[in-house]
Amino acid sequence: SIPESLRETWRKHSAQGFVDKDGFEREFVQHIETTLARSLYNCDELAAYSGTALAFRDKLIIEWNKTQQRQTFVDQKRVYYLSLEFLMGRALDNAMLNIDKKEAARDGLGELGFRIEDIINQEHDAALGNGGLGRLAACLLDSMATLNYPAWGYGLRYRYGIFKQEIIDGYQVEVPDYWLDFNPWEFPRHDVTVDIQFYGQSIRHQDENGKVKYDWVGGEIVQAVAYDVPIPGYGTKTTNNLRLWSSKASSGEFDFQKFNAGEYESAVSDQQRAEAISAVLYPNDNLDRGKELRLKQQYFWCAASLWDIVRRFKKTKRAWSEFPEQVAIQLNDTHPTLAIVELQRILVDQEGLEWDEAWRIVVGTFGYTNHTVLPEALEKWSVPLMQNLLPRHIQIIYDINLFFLQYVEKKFPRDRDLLSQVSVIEESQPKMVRMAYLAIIGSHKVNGVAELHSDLIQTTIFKNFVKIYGPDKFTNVTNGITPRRWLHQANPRLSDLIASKLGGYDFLKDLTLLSGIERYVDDADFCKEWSEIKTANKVRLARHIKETTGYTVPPTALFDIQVKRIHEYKRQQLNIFGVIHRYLKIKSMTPEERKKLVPRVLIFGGKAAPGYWMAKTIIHLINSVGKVVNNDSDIGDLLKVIFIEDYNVSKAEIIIPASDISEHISTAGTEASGTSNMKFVLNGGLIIGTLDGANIEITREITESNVFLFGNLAEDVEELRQSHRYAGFTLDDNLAKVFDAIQSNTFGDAGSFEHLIASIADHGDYYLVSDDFDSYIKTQEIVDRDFKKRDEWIAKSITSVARMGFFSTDRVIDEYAESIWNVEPLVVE
Ligand code: GPQ
Repeated sequence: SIPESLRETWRKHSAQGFVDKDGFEREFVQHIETTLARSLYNCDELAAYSGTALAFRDKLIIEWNKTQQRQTFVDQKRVYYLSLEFLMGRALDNAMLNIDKKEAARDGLGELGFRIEDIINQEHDAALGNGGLGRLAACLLDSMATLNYPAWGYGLRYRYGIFKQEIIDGYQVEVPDYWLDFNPWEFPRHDVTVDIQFYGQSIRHQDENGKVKYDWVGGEIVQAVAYDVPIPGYGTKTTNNLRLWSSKASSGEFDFQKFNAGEYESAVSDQQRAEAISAVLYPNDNLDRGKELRLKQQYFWCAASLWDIVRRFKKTKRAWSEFPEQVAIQLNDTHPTLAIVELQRILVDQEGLEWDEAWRIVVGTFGYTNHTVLPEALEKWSVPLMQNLLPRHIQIIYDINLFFLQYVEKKFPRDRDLLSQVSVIEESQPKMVRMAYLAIIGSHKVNGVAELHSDLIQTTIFKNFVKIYGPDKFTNVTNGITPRRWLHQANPRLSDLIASKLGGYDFLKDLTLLSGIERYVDDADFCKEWSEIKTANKVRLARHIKETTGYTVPPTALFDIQVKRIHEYKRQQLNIFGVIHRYLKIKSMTPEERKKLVPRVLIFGGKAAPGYWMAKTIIHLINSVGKVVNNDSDIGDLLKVIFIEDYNVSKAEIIIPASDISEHISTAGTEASGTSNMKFVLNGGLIIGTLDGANIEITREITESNVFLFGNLAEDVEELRQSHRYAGFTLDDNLAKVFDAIQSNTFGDAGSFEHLIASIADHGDYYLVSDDFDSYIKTQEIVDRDFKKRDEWIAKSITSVARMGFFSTDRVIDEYAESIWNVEPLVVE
């Protein structure tokens, strides 16, 4: 660093960033003219977005620097959040809010010839995630910064995020999402690089003292390069870091010898092989596919992150025993479980610690969050695959397992069944490594993400581990959402109305303050404004629907929305069968009966994994039904069915505030938590749902009279499935009629939907669509009835919002900090 005697010059010129409208304009024009080499003659909206983003980026990085210097100086315990997915969405509006300079930018852009909303809409989403798990990681980062926790995220810098979805002739088509053309929010750190090893062999030998050591030799090397993304907190100077790793051929690997020897192509193909590691996000949600490249991604990212974390710790010259007092690492599902093995390897093989001491440090450092009980989502890696790719790690895994099984054997002598049930190695053909078991054994705390889910993991998939370790190792941290993005940014008018009654925006930092609006439920003016805001949000969505699908939908109709990944367990098929039932019913009604109906717009959105045929069939059915219903002049505005393509974070910000009701209708016991349920209620929409995931806790908070619940309970699901198998299966009458309609080609060629129907009618109805159908359509009738009582509906909406304080990720982060991480906030002056 620079000697003290010269630092005055530095301080005199230290960057400040703009402070007001004039300053913003100056920075904007400067960036347009120099950084972007443009001028007032060719500054389109995209360039204006770039100029604005760069001006805000300067502000962010100044605060980022201060935060990092302060955190390094104070050197208290830090949190590292390891996630393969960060579904960040757009950054500019969030930066404007958190830096508190949105008005300066609005005025400045106005004077320069632009509308701020148009500029914000130019930004490409950062879509490095599939769905709920990735978006949760983004909300948690927002809250960690807002609450001043010294916390870093670690992930992968995919060149292609989740694919863009197009709907062509009613079918999903995937288009690559290349999003890095212009990304002002990342800072490449070409000085922060590390070589990561793959393949080769583990060689056993003895050192000069006769101690057995292992050397990992040979194989190939790929370089990891850090890219940093600043994460600003709201109403604080704290700006944390999200470090994303990008892969490239290590300088040794892009072989100049080969190159000079004329083997240009093979030199380039090495390069491409290395770059493939961080090229693309796997588009599966709640599904494990066991692909080698995915395992490479996992190790590459874990090893680079651990190298960085250990390096930072070693600079402080503390004893290794202090590591867990300085470092907490949270594993977002099992994807980063190799970090456990990697830390043990670093401590034993590289730092020379004894196994037991190293293992105490490892377990003290890690926490593991489970996000699913679905068997197809529980990660397993084949032993031969790991043996080949990570020869030393597989040895360490076997040793971890050996010591663990010895511990179990001591506690429960001669219980061979138990040993084979809890072994990290599944004795299948080929043998498999059970990653969740490894994550449990290597962590000091394991949590689920909603009460029901945390109970379920303790009584089903992990029950043996509760028996072995006792219940204290397991806990619950119910998910949340950040109110900055999901209330203030997505629904500014609602946020402003609330602020006008609560005397300011403190509720964005303490969401429990929302309870203060409950006393306005009888205030006619307030209710009227509340209702007008909802209508305005519906008009905005109707405009988007018109622009993107061509369909006109009436904003006075009941907007009924289901947006989330398409999955059989989330039961979009139940919804669309319900829509068909409604359609058939309307068709059979007299004009008099029709007059009493509440017009409905059904809105669907969500991506199917490219290889998930049943999910794709469901998308096709929704679009086929839409085509028939929306063009049926006999139906008119009574029913519309819309599929919004390419559902993502920025679309969610338009869709969610426009709901009257939204659907969270998973088979009970399958949705770990759900988080869009929270977003919808926070925006004044009511929900129809099953007693699953966080629906249960939402109901407890806002009370049962404000939720439309239906369907079988989680505790009865297994028995129902058994009864389908052995006692025979009769289809619900109304569902049978729906199937008849489909099978008589009402919605196009019935052959397309044959397997979807068969999975229910002939193959056991695993997701209990038929069992829940009657209860579902009856509850939808109650929704129709209640929606007509406009005043009561608005009162329910207001009351629900007032009671949503619990579901902020600020509360979530405080719980993790207190019960898992043992970290304290650190305020940056
Ligand atoms: N979740 Cl395992 C995902 O979005 N993807 C996954 O691969 C797994 C879980 C979700 C889960 O389905 C939701 O119920 C949760 O609300 C969400 O994680 C965050 O915990």
